[in-house]
Amino acid sequence: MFNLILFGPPGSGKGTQSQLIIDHYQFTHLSTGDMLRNEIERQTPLGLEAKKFMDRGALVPDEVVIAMISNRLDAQPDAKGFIFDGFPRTTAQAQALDKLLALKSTAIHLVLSLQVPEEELIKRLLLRGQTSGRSDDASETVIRVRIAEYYNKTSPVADYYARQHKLHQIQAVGTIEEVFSRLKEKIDKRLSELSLHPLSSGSRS
Ligand code: B4P
Repeated sequence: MFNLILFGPPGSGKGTQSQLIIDHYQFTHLSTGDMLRNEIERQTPLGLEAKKFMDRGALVPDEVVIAMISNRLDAQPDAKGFIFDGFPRTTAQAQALDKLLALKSTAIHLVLSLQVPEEELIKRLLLRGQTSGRSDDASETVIRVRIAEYYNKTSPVADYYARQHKLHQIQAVGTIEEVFSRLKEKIDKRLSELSLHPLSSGSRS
């Protein structure tokens, strides 16, 4: 099993790049943002509660997202590997994830941190807000709150993984394909260090 975290501020391309990585390596995608939006769409009690935080750009409480991830890990015992997209976002979430993976005799193997300047993040999210219907992309004020949440609560998670020698920074400005090629290089190198074969025939290219 190979477990990868895609890390970075809102709008850095975690969701976009996750899709390309899944197509290429067939990892199982675990996106807490997608899971929360799905709960909101279905108007579940969890979704209605999460919406209050997301609409104002705040992080959803740790216990909610940790429980969601735990359920998804349990539901997929045969996964070849997981890509964690947008999780963990706090040090408490990172510690909980380590414990959940240890229970399954596995661990995080690689953390790729997407680097994008703040003004470019705002530009991308406002552009997406014109078509996505996402309330958290609709206003620059909310986007700036999300970025502030990232610097206050999420960026310490990078130090957590740097101390474990798992963190690699990736320049994430450029075309989507250029960024993917930088990520792929790191993933292939790590798979090879772990003597894991690339998980799809296409990944040899
Ligand atoms: P998420 O759904 O995780 O998403 P995100 O941070 O908005 O963006 P992402 O980095 O995935 O950007 P994308 O690829 O889409 O979080 C949403 C909210 O959910 C959070 O604010 C929080 O409230 C809550 N939440 C989620 N997980 C949580 C957790 N673990 N704990 C607590 N709360 C949690 O890219 C953005 C745009 O840029 C797209 O339009 C894309 O097309 C464009 N783009 C991508 N790459 C590009 C490139 N190279 N060049 C130009 N544009 C590019």
